[in-house]
Amino acid sequence: MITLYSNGLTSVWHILGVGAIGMRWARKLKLAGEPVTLILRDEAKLREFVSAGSGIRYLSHVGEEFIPFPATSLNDPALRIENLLLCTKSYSLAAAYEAVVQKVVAGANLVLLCNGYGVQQRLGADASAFRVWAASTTSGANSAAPFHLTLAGDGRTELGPLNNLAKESVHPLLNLPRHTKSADIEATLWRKVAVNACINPITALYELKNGEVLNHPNAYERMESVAAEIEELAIALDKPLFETSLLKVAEDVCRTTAENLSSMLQDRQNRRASEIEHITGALLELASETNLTLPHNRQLLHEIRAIEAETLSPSDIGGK
Ligand code: KPL
Repeated sequence: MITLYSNGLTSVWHILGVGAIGMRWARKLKLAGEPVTLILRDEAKLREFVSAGSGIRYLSHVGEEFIPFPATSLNDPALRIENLLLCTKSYSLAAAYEAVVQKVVAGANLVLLCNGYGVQQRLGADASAFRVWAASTTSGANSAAPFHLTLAGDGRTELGPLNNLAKESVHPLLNLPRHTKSADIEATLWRKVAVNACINPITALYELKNGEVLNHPNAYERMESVAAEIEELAIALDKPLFETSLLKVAEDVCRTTAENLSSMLQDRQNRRASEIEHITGALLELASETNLTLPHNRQLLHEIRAIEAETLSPSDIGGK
């Protein structure tokens, strides 16, 4: 059912970036009764979607379900967007925004659901004609094939405004389960990148499920060192992390998403560029303002880069 809100926007959501997170949110929105349309990159991807039955196959411990979705492509001249969920990789966010912006009505909600730190804030500042929000989630999902998703443990999602127009508006998506307002979205994104820097490179390097890190002595020891360095960085930058230690929080996330393959491990397995530059790389960039060198984090960055140099074609490195 299409609802018209007091801000003049309808409840129709478009999703750009139909990877694991995009597919997961398509289902969440559909289950909440919101109309969803997927935006696919081009006609070839649209044909692939139609051949897959024009829907997404979801697998979970309770079985398999197929959910049909309307879909269109970025080339659709009639495409007009009022609510957009951008579920791209952090390194594709700016290009995805440029590709879609002409189709977005002034005042539309743009929710950025990606990992990393810095890209979201930059887009929030640039896209001042729209209500720009960031969402940060501990939910994960594994996609082994296009339009197929294995649902792993559901986490929590926090949302907050990134620009002035959003700050004056009603938060979108709070009708979805386990979605809450972030008291301070900048702090939420900071905490999320810290957790991702502890889990993602290590799971990708050792090819472990999130939960397996806790029982792998070498991987766990490295997570300890990485977390300790990020704690020091947080103090140096005066950007507090958690009330408990970062290591403890990272351990909890590993436990609640134990069956998950982290997004970086999935990138490695699918020979895609990872978000290492926007996660560990972003922390190293912040560290350059201090006298900290974060050697354990730096070492992980080099190791992931080395894997990418072996598995990706040169044009894929750094993403597109
Ligand atoms: O955000 C994640 C990711 O994989 O990118 C976590 C929280 C680690 C869940 O897998």
